Amino acid sequence: MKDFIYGVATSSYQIEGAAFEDGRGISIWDTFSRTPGKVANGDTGDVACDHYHRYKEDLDLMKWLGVSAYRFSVAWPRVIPNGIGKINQFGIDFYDRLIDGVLERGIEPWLTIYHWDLPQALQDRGGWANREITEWFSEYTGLLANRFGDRVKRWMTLNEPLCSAWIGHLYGEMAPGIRNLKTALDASHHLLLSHGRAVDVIRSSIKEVKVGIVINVTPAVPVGESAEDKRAADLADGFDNRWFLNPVFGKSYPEDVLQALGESPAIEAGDMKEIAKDLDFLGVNFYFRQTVKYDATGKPLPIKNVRRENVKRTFMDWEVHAPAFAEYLTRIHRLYAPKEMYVTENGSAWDDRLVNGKIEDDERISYFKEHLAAIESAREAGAPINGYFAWSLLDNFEWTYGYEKRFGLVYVDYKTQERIPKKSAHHYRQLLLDRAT
Ligand code: IFM
Repeated sequence: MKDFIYGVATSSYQIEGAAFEDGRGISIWDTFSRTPGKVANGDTGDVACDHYHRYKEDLDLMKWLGVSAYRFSVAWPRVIPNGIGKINQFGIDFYDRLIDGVLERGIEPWLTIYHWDLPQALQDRGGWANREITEWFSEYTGLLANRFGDRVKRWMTLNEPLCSAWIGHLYGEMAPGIRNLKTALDASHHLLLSHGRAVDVIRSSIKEVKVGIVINVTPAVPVGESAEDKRAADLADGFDNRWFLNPVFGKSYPEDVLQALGESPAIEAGDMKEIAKDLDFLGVNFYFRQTVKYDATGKPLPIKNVRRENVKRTFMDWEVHAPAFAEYLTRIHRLYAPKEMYVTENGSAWDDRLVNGKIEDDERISYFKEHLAAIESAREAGAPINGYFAWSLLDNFEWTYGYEKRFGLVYVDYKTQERIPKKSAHHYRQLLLDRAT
């Protein structure tokens, strides 16, 4: 694809490690991963890929790959250990070194402000469920913008607010592990409001900046042909996708979802306008589509992720279905008309095996090919998609799945921290080399 950025993405808690070093504060993921039964094998991000110490080697890998952009996130508790107040200079210094290293290698840094590692001190004050977080987030954003805005010109406020709101506060499967609908609704609203306010902070502090948000979309298809199942799929789409896309693009929270839930977040006058800031781009993350069934027991939400037989699934048990991706990208363009779109994450986990020093991950290569082709067809249909970030540079801490699931282009031997490019890394590299010639 011409005039198209190819990059890789990572996130702080998943790769950095050094969880208790150089003054970093505790995050909700440090707490959650230590809670028995929450993360597979009791894994934590204490060491992860030790990227805090090995970032130069990782940046060299990116250079070798030939990517032109690197999407990473800042760990809030590394730069402000208690979330507000005292700044940790060691943390700032680390990101200074990282950003300089990225630029020195001719790669453009793309910074995500929040990828789930909330300071525990703020969670102790209610976290995302407390409206005051919009002020805490503005303060944190202001710090990053002032310190890094001279060199970083691409900013993303939040990564996947769905996961923070629904998975963290409704299903309780991610930090902070709460299961309460009202709390989840308030958290979702405060996430989006924090996003809107942060956009102003960024724009007022950085010249020639481009700012966006990253939303993960999961298209929903009905299990059968019945009207109930079709309505159920629409509702799942509303809850998982439109709930976040609508307000960001100036629409209200979806009426069908509000009605089904019978509850609403606490919205104050002017909030919806503040959320709907004009954005330079939308980041879209895509992994799989979901199959949905009407729940006859009368629960407010339908039955999601019904298991389809005879379909291809990744090691996460997620269905591989690239046409649904193409369709949803086109739909976003049609319904919301973002100025620019970037696929800020896409990738897959497989049962990677190291054999004779090699990982022959042909399934990951097929996944990339199919999804890049889907992007091409959405572009042909008019969607202004200008870049793709493979998830992920490295195998890493896959949240509740710990280190069991590997998404990397580069294999990480967690015992030795050796990095071994997989066949897919060589494939991605070749794709970029072919483009350059
Ligand atoms: O690893 C995660 C990432 O942190 C957010 N998006 C989905 C990825 C794969 O599950």
